[in-house]
Amino acid sequence: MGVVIIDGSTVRSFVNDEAQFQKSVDEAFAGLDVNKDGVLSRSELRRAFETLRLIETHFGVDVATPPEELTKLYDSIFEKFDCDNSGTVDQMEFRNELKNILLAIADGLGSNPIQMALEDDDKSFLKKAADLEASKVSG
Ligand SMILES: [Ca+2]
Ligand SMILES: [Ca+2]
Repeated sequence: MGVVIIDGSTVRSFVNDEAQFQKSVDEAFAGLDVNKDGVLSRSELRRAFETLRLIETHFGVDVATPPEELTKLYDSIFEKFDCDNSGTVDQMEFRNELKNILLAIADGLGSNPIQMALEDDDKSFLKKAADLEASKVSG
């Protein structure tokens, strides 16, 4: 476990690195598509957010949030992802909306860095963003 410092530019450069971003997102998508039908269902997407910890960082949910409110929140998130209202989220929809969310996080962070304590096997995109920046700095 380590601590990383993340600010808006860390997140932004991760999203703007098209190849790296797409690879990370596609890997995540494949892992989340549990039944391998090529799309994310409501429950698969919910698991995604629970795993990737984007909810806490972006939507300010904490452990005290009642389950029924969480369900409402996840529903509204699902609807944001599902642009064409097909009832499922495909790879393109997943990538596009994730990009929006990460850019919104970047705006929120601005130039005020936050510290994040991360597990080494953390699946968070913010961890990936931090790793990418670290790899650029180190060589
Ligand atoms: Ca699926
Ligand atoms: Ca859709």
